[in-house]
Amino acid sequence: MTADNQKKGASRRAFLKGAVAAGGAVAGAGMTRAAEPDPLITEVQEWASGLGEGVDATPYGMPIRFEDDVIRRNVEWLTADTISSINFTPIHALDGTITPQGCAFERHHSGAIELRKEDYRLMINGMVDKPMIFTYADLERFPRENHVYFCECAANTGMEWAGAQLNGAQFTHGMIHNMEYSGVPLRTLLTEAGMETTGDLSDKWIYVEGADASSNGRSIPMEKALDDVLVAFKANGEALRKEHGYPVRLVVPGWEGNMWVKWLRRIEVLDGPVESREETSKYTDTLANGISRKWTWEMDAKSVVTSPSPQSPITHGPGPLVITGLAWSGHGKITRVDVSTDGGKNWQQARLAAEGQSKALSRFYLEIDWDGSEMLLQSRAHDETGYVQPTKDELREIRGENSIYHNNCIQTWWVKENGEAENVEVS
Ligand SMILES: Nc1nc2c(c(=O)[nH]1)N[C@H]1C(S)=C(S)[C@@H](COP(=O)(O)O)O[C@H]1N2
Ligand SMILES: [Mo]
Repeated sequence: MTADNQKKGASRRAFLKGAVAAGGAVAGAGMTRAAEPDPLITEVQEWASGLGEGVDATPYGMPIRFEDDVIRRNVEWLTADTISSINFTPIHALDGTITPQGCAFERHHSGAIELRKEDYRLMINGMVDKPMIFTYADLERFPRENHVYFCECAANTGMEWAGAQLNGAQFTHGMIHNMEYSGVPLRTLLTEAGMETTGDLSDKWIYVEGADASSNGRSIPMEKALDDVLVAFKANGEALRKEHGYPVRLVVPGWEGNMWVKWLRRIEVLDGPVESREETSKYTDTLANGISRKWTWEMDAKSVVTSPSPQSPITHGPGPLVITGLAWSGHGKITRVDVSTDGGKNWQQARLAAEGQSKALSRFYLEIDWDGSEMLLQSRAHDETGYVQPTKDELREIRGENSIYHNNCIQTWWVKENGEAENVEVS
């Protein structure tokens, strides 16, 4: 397929060259012809006739006002109030893989709290030799690591089980963000507290709690706790935003967002799971036979086309079209993404913008020569374990329709001739 993509690249270059030479013939493709004088090129513009703002105008910058629709949004009917609620990342409008904190989805069970570094404490207790209380300053004195990871709420795409419902990638797939975290491996802190990190740890667990009223307590098996879990204080280079757990949150790579405890306050070492609210009545999946699956921690491989999509329609005529989207897996690296324009009958291999990184978002592109006809656009992720993202029917067959969580099925956008797109299902 690589050769095929190269062929596509070559034909695209030929097309763009043709655009300049052929003049009028290209107007329909929406590309500007160089033949006519363009005042934006030939005239001196207002912004070049005076001075811009000084460097003291914006001590901390916000996106330019023309981008003010690239914001988190919530779905009003989804939750009773906005305190115990969720909003969604505008993934339809972003590119690359890193999510800016300012528009990264938020999920709170009892609202985002304001906790000063000076008032911050992390306690490690339970089955450890030296129960410890760390201040923020203490945490800063341990060796740090930097890693990029996605965080996906287990409920992402949860409203789509019964049928295509929400019209936009932001709403169907926006309970996800991807950031570079700086922090201390949890292993280091457990060792500091005198926890024995070798030998048979299969019956050992930790219970983690946040400082907010909900506490959002979750049990994590010790094997994971000692593997790649981070106690993080920076995201994308700067302090965590209040809404993402300032000053310290837990990062549990590849595992459901609910376990990424914010405003991290206590870690207890135990010889079994607590079976808290968040891991019994919530964050379990009731199957068709009424039995619930629990301990469904890992986020399976998943992908979505972010553009074109309902909130990001095609705004030009036939010709070169960039199809792009995101893919991720809680089990490791994304190795391949396929794209279908006919509802899954035929697949083309998309181009990964970079080699897949373990438990982080991958950006994919497929450049096509769109003939202007309607498409049933889908993407399908493969991860390094050999797992392939399932269709909605395949997933429903195994999981029934009682589930909320862990819906990683293939998404379909019906892209119409006028470029608008709609959330649909194919079977
Ligand atoms: N203390 C605390 N941690 C929490 C939560 C919470 O309500 N309180 N919500 C959890 C859920 S359900 C998710 S999906 C993630 C969301 O992280 P974010 O708000 O940074 O996107 O945080 C998790 N950690
Ligand atoms: Mo969540």
